[in-house]
Amino acid sequence: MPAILILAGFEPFRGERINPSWEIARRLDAEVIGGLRIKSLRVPVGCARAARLITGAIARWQPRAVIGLGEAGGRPAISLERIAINLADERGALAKSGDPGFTPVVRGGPDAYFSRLPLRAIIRELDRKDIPASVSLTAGAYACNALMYAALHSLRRKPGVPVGFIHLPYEARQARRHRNLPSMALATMENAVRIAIAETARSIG
Ligand code: PCA
Repeated sequence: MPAILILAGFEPFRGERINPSWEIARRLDAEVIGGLRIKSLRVPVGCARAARLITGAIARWQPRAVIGLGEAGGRPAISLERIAINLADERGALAKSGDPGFTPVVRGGPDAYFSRLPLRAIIRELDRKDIPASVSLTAGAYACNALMYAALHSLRRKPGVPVGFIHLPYEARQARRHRNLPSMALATMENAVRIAIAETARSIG
């Protein structure tokens, strides 16, 4: 039995009909890439719910790697997240409201965790394939950050398990509803995710 890689993707939110992250996660479900069998996980858009779901899935499947995918509408490129913070903005509105309230993803957890994906190798491969991508210094404080943080926290005592998060732009049809915002074709994003998985598998050896 090949080892498992959990590939999480989110449900559509904020009035969108699709979320590219789930579209891609579900396309790759049950495939084996670089010796890892992909187990896709559909995640509801809420900090506490996302954190609970990924924590339970990790306990159940004992994965060899975990990659979360999410939509970051408006970003022009694939974003490899470098940092997850222990801050849960349950309605995704803190930044706009200016509310200094603080709810942690995990009570008593450290302030932040760093991605454990081979970011440099992934960027190099994406560059080689001419897929726009960059490393991002914030996954925000909403459900995507909560999922990344909770996954890294769950696996804090297994440092050999790569864990990280990738934000995706709007898919081309979604972008029509958001005039002038950047987008990327689903097929290109799928390619990028395949590359990230292959490089992650390679980093395990
Ligand atoms: N993006 C949001 C939540 C779900 C998603 O796909 C985020 O960046 O937190």
